[in-house]
Amino acid sequence: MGYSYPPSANMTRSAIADFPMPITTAFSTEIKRVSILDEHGSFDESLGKGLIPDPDLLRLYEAMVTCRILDEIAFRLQRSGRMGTYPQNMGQEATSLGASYVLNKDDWMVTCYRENCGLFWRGVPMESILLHWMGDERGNAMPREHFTTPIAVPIGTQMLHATGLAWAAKYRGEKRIAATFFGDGASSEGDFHEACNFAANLEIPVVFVCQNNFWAISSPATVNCSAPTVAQRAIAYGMPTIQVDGNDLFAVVKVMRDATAWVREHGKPHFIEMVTYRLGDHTTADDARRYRDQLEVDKWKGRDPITRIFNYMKSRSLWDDAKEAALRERCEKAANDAVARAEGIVDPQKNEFFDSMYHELPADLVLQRDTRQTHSLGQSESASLTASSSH
Ligand SMILES: Cc1ncc(C[n+]2csc(CCOP(=O)(O)OP(=O)(O)O)c2C)c(N)n1
Ligand SMILES: [Mg+2]
Repeated sequence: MGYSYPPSANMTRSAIADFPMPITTAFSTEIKRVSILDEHGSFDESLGKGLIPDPDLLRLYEAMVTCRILDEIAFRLQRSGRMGTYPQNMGQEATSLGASYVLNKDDWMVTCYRENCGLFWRGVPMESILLHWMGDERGNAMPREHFTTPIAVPIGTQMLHATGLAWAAKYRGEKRIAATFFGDGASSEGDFHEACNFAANLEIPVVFVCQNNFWAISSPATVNCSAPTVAQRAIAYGMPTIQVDGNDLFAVVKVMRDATAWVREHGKPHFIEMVTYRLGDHTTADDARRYRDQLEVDKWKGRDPITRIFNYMKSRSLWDDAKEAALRERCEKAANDAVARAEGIVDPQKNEFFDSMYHELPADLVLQRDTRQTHSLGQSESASLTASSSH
């Protein structure tokens, strides 16, 4: 049992005698888990009916298929030397998409690097994400009207950014909230705990969305979190928390809707653990076959969020093979057009980076810009070398 009784050995005898109170329960809780449409096609009408209107479901399905196709294309771009690296989203499309579907357009959506589907739903152009992974800074210039931040590769930073953004919104009396996305591995970073602690204690309206895909590159989630759920970490911060089947778009929408409503009403944070799985490698720089059991991957392929909606729509006669073929053609064209736009972007002018560094450019940099030479640097370097060698 996890209580500390009898009192520790270094307590004095009289202190033990003064410890007459019975053992009571200071706090107890349970973690709820929500699932509406499972991989066998079973649908919980009581929770799911009317949750996503059919026309929206068709659009959401198209968004997931487009994202999956873009993943496949990006993988080939990287393999043929046309992209630096790329983290596939394959298998995790429903988490960010369901959340993005629920968020207001002017709420902050503060992501890491595996939330393409949700970002595209918000209107972030596909080429922005491609440009980022092609190493073009312009892929990080998120249009202001999308209320998103650039892709965050340093693990954990974005949770603090989201907390700050939501705090600023609350301070200014704005209605917007923030939702931030991170992995199971990130929930072991100090930044995660600082963000949760700060948000809970200062009552900041943030939804913390952990996408537990069971792996942090080659580290299994059990190494990062020894508790049975990631969701329970939020209890330590006094936050409401819940677990959801993250491959079930309906359940994600339901849980996100309840959580955002709660956050808006109370102005405090809420935690959601979305249980999912990355079907691909961590990034194109990884080969997951070296550390993952193929049987595990196959099991999760059977829980694919896209197949689940496909089967559901077919079972309700909303969908058929002809519609599927037409949709795939449309999605492929949209993804290929985005690649063409990303690859066709005009190279920046060489002087442009001088323009954004200073309000007023110092004279030595004016010289560098105008001559495209670094004599000013060279001069000061050789001057300081001379100075140090004379001592
Ligand atoms: C601060 C920091 N440490 C280490 C890394 C290297 N790194 C990149 S992704 C990753 C694993 C992240 O795992 P998780 O949070 O579960 O996200 P997932 O990739 O599974 O979505 C690590 C350790 C990094 N990018 N930043
Ligand atoms: Mg992970």
